[in-house]
Amino acid sequence: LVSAAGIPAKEFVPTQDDYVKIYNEVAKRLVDFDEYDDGSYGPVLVRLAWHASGTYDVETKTGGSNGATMRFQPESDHGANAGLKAARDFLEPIKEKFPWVSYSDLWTLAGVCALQQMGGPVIPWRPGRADSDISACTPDGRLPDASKEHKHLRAIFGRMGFNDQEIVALSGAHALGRCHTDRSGFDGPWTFSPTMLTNDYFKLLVSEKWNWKKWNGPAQYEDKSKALMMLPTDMALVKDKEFKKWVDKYAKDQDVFFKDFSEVIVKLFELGVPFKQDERWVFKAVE
Ligand code: ZEM
Repeated sequence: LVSAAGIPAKEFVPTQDDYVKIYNEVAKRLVDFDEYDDGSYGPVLVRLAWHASGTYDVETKTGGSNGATMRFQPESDHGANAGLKAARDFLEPIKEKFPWVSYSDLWTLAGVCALQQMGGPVIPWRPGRADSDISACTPDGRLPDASKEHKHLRAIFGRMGFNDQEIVALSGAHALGRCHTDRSGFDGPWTFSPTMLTNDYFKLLVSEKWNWKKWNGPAQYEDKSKALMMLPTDMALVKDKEFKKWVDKYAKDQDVFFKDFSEVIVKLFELGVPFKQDERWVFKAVE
């Protein structure tokens, strides 16, 4: 870069403080725009960070949060990504305010912020993702299909490099948010506190009686009160004996869930990223 006067301009090298500013700005917007859905953009920000990361393939080392290729068609139009424009648009003013941050770092940092601000555990994070062009878009079909069973979960998450315990811990994110008929076709939240991260998803999986919902939409389960839902893939976690062990463990102890969840989210958000920085930073939740 050369300035108007012909003097080489110093490249802006962001420090931890600069990323703290972004974290705090995301946290502030979560409070300012509290009329969305159940009162928070938090859940859809978590889903954005997860869908950006969950395209990773260990064999070909393609996909993952590096690149932020969901900005482009066809990836933005993949069925699994329906509705995530709301999350990307929510973050756009932050990208404008801090143009030096990559979308791929911004999306994962926003996911970390949303999880912490919704009462979740501390999730260490480090920068280092660079945005790619459209040629790095991943093929459709890399994210899980909610109508399927345990075999599909092991195949999809195995491709990312996750084991049974990690699959179950990650699924605890469904304590948050809801299904939308105009996005996935499914309907309803998993828990009574969809803007707070808790182990309620696991508690409800084991304590409630889940029945098929009688409706014209895609096959899903509902509880007796008909206020809550489970996807076929959620029920696979209690139907499969190996998965169920972990569901029971996390249902009994939220601290154990939080510890394992933090570790596996760090791993998810870092899949395939060629980091130069070893140190991870911890961001203080904003009161
Ligand atoms: Zn989800 N997820 N997910 N998920 N997810 C939805 C919503 C949310 C699956 C799935 O099909 C769906 C993980 C794993 C899996 C979140 C986080 C994480 C919805 C509803 C569906 C259908 C979308 C809609 O209609 O808006 C399947 C099959 C999964 C395999 C196990 C993992 C892992 C997650 C994070 C770590 C979150 C936060 C939501 C709520 C989004 C919102 O807008 O409220």
